[in-house]
Amino acid sequence: MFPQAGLTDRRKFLFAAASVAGVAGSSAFAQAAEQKAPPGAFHFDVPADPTKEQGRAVAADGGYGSRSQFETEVRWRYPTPNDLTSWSMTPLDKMLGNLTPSGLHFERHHGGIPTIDPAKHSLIIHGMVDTPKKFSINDLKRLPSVTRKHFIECSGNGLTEWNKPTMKTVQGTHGLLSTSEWTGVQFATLAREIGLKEGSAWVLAEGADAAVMTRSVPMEKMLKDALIAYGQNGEALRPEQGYPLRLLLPGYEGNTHIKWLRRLEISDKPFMTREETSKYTDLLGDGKARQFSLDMDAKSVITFPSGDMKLPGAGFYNIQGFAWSGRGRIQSVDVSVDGGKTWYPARLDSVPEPICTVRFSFPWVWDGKPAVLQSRCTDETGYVQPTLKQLIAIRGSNGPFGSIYHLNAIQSWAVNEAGDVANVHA
Ligand SMILES: Nc1nc2c(c(=O)[nH]1)N[C@H]1C(S)=C(S)[C@@H](COP(=O)(O)O)O[C@H]1N2
Ligand SMILES: [Mo]
Repeated sequence: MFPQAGLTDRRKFLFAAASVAGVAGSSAFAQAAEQKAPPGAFHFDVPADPTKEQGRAVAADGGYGSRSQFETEVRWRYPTPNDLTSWSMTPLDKMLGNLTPSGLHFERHHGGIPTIDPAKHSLIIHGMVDTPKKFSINDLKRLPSVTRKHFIECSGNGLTEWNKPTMKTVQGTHGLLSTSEWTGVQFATLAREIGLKEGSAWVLAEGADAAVMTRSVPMEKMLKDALIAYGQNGEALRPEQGYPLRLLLPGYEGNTHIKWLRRLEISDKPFMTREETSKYTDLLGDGKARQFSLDMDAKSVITFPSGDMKLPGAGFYNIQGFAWSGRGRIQSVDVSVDGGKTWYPARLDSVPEPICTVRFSFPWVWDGKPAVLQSRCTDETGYVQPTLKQLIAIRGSNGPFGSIYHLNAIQSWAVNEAGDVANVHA
């Protein structure tokens, strides 16, 4: 693949091996060694040999693990006027699997991060029910639970990108997306405990943060797969993800996944809260607004190579990315290296799970000429990820950035002759 580099490296290894053995390492000797080496022989250069001293001492109490000091990736905070309303984005290009490490899960806060003592927290369910009830965290943990892997994506993911390419990196264009394994009680289980009154059709979910975030959720969705989650990736939710309790609505826009959940009110109609009237609606081309656009449509993005990276030269690259759909499993992903003229099937790197990110890859030999990389996914409903032009034709461009929410168009990354990768609209 890189024949030139391969040869130089091999010489270096052989020379180092000769020096380590304590033999005066003249280049003549190295050359002789190379000639004498049996076919297929290889040597390793071990610069700092960790086997020569004992390792770091283990914490007396066993401790809580931390990542290697050499792993330094963090989220990127979109500049906001204060520290209470914020967007912190996941470095998608650094991810090594489908799950997002809890410490790198994206964060979206409207009123800061409350500190909640789980011993004092409870979830109240009332309204059109037979028996209103208050559940402590322990009450909830006694009930049967389920564990599922799901992504959460903010419907504002990519909101700056409608009119023109704005963010430099994939962390900036797509980083309001993360995947965790969630554990909790199904709302359906709680519904049997309280009994739903005839005609109950909507549920108001309310958070215990200073924003008192509230959203109305169709009862059909609540009974289908809503989770009252207390677990994330095998441990309690992170405070930033809603500790000790959050609503998880698989495939729905991130805003509806109410964090620090304290109240569910059952009703026969939606509550028309701020977040579903003035915010989180889509202003269409004809001036009408699309309301309760809750399902996140299929989307994919190439994370390597992606914006602001530099390819060292022509040759082999394993194109990689993520695909996901709020409506089920990803069925297939296609990749184009010529801006969408020709498409090739990509490989899915694991078995796709419903409403969960899946990694894809595509072997690409770059000829050193300008290229435009794109990915396009299809989900199990047959829905195909649209181009930006197709999406704008449907949604119009009446919003402050063209539109705002639910941008799921194909992303383009241009590679120039120098190997610089940039965010473009193609
Ligand atoms: N109580 C409460 N819930 C909330 C929010 C909030 O500010 N307060 N933000 C919402 C938004 S807009 C999104 S995208 C998701 C983000 O979840 P995360 O911070 O765990 O990634 O939480 C939602 N739930
Ligand atoms: Mo959001």
